[in-house]
Amino acid sequence: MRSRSRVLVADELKHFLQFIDVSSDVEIEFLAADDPVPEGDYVGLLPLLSRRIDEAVLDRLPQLRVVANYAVGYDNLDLGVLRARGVAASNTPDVLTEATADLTWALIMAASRRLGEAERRAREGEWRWHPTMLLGIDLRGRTLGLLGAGRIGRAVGKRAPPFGLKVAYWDRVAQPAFESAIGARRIEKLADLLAAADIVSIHVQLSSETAGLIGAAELGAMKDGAILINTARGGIVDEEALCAALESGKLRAAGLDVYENEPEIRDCLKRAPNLILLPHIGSATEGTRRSMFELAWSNLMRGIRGEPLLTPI
Ligand code: 8YV
Repeated sequence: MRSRSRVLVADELKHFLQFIDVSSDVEIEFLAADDPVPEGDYVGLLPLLSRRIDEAVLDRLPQLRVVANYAVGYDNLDLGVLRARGVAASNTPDVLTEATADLTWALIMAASRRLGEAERRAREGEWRWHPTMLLGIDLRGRTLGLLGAGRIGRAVGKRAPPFGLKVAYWDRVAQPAFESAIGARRIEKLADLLAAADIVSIHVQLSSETAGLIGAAELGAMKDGAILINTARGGIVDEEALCAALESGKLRAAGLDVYENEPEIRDCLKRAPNLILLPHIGSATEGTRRSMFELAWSNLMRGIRGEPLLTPI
């Protein structure tokens, strides 16, 4: 009898198994969030972003052929070690682009119109209508500055024209089709983009080059009263510097879906009234999370069979 291929799948993904056919030659074991990766002859691993996949993990999985990350970001993977050991890796691009762009816009609207403060006041019953109550800003005529014009950055930019926002972007790679589609303008220096934008939205990957990219100096280079949005990775922004910029009024408001040390959110962020905080829900729609699983599963199956991955990293 041929032995079955053993794969490890993050426990939190059980729900999505109903959407796929599991071949009879594959044996799934679930990996609980707090449990270490067990030693064994597993050939595939389908982890969440919260699990770091490094040398220590790979030492326990000598037969591993593929890591199919359940996320588009892959800062949790030590790619150098994976490559050195001949383990393939994949992520889940495209399927979450639109959902994440929508959520980014939810934060842009919420921050510019003070929805966090407004919602709290309404719930607490602490309001009496007044013409200067909770005034936000008009978007029309302002500039949205995209830090990164990859798939998600461009999808965010494409939603801007109906709101009357101009779009500028900073990216190593020029995006001529994006520029001509919506009249976006490429700005080569980060400091120039920060100085030009009324709303800065972050869409770069977290890497050694982008960790701490937005610190006190960069926040200082932004326009007075600008807004910062981050749906990429918390580690790109210096959170203490952001707290200070919000407290001093340098920034009017900010919207965050991601944090440096998830699921913890530092106290100064929680205290800031002009900050919208979300618990990393950028891709959290039923359809998107299902599509992410289907894609990750297809990659896992291809990887264990030695076939080309659909979305290799
Ligand atoms: C996911 C994300 O919600 O894909 C990513 O990189 O940050 C989010 O879309 C999350 O990572 C799921 O593991």
